[in-house]
Amino acid sequence: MMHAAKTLLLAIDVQNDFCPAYTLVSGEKTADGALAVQNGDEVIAPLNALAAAFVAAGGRVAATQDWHPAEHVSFASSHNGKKPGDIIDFAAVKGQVLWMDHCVQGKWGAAFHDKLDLKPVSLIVRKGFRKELDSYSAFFENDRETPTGLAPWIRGLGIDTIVLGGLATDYCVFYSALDAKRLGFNTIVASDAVRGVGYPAGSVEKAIEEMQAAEIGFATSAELIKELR
Ligand code: VGL
Ligand code: ZN
Repeated sequence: MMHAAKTLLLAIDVQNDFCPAYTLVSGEKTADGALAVQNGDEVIAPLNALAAAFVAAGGRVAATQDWHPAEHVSFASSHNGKKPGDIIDFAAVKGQVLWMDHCVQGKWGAAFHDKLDLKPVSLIVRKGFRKELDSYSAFFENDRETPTGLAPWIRGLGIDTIVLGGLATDYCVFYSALDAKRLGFNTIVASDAVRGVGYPAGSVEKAIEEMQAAEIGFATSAELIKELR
């Protein structure tokens, strides 16, 4: 059971680079985002509905924004002879996937999708802004110990339940949900408000299994909205 005033909706990385094309920029249709997640923009309608319901019920809404400097360590282009999809180990991070350049600070790809309603959002957490360290989770960077500052903000508000949606199911949503649970919050994924990358093959299914094994809940946005009333 959720107590609305103690509940946070956390919208993960609903940014142009993770969405397929649709946006009109100076009258022209753009290309897909650099790391477009299949049907990624379908998370927006349920997230907007959830955000409105959360705020109406006295809850909070926060959003994360992947925010990389140029030549970020997670970009294949930053490593000689590497291509997107290669997986490498660093001292602090094992199994870092190398991506296309994406979500570069201040660029169009890093901006929130313009259909995402930001009015209900009271905190935006930027992550992955250190050149040498990536960050999937909203709570800790990929060394699993450098904090983003989100957890103390949430605790300071007396929040005990976190509902997550956004992109991508198998990366930033996955690591954020696991950390939320590990930090002791009641954690629920809005099942119709997430979409996955699906690389390496089977990663979405694996992420969902691991979240379920960690006792993270799953509910549809309609079910969650009903519970908030
Ligand atoms: C993400 C890959 C690289 C995500 C961010 O938001 O899931 N995935 N950076
Ligand atoms: Zn990234």
